[in-house]
Amino acid sequence: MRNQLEEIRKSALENIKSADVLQDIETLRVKCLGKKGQLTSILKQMGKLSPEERPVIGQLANEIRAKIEQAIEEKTKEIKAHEQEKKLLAEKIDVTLPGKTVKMGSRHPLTVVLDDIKEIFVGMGFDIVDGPEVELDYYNFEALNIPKDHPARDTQDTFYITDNILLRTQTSPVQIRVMEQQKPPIRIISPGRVYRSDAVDATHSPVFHQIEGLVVDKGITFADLKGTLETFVKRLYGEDTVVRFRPHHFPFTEPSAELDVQCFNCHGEGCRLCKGEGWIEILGCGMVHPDVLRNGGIDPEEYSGFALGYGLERVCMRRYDIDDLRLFFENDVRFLKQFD
Ligand code: 2U9
Repeated sequence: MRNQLEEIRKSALENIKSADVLQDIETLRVKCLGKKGQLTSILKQMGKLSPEERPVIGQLANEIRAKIEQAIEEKTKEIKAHEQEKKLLAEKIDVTLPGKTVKMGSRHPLTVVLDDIKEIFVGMGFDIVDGPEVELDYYNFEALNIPKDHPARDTQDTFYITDNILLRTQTSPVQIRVMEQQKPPIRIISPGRVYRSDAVDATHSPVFHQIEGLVVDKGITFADLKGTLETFVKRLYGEDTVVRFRPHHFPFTEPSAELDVQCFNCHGEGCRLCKGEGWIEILGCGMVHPDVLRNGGIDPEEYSGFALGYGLERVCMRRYDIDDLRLFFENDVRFLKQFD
């Protein structure tokens, strides 16, 4: 029996020493010290011993139990400490690492330019007004002195939904609606999306953005138009910008003009940027036609006004030297994030 006890002690201490997970230690404990364990089964045979051997073997068995229990306790502490260290290493956070940056978005280039333009007009006392994109033929054409047979009405230019409903081809309808609803003085710009039936290419898109302006009050003259627009263009392109007004025709303004700026690149000599002209067309403008004032419910004998209009994409392409209109709509972030 003594040899059996020694064998249990030797085997148990070796297995405890080589164990590296708590489950193995628990299995060993049950195997050696449990109710049906090795030590218990030996002690059940104590009755076979002589009275002289019984206390000796009993003491040896208790010493072995104590050694095994101590070894189990020490190994359990060691394994727990090791597991704790592994956990701490796995969850270690290097607080000196840089924080995760939140990727900031950026405004669309058209928005950057539009915001600058709004800032200039608001600074001159203009309000910004919006209106419906699905518009009535009346507000988009008829009220603007564009009669039924005018070429601008040809279907290849306009998206008609019904005979009288269309996608607006300009933001002018907004100005008509304002005149109907508000007595002069009126000083507004109406930026917005407009639609024309054009095939997409580097300079055309069926959807583009326009900004139109309207000033109506008593005693408004062409001088007010020139002063306001020259101020606007100088604030947009720089105080040393040179402008000129060139006679033109629009059905909704009389007289009409187009405003050119002297090419910033060649100062009027002619180059690639201005296609040899020396000047770059910026916008159209004119004194509001009296019939258009009348259509807006305003008496042209008492009031006068001027209006302007231009394409936002063209202004933006010129500012950033962008040569393909499609870049504005393709949502390539590599392109979009360069401008803001
Ligand atoms: C009312 C009266 C007059 C708006 C105007 C222009 C000149 C003009 C074009 C420029 C390029 C449109 O984007 S574009 O294709 N527009 O040149 N627009 S005057 O005149 C108005 C508007 C509303 C009641």
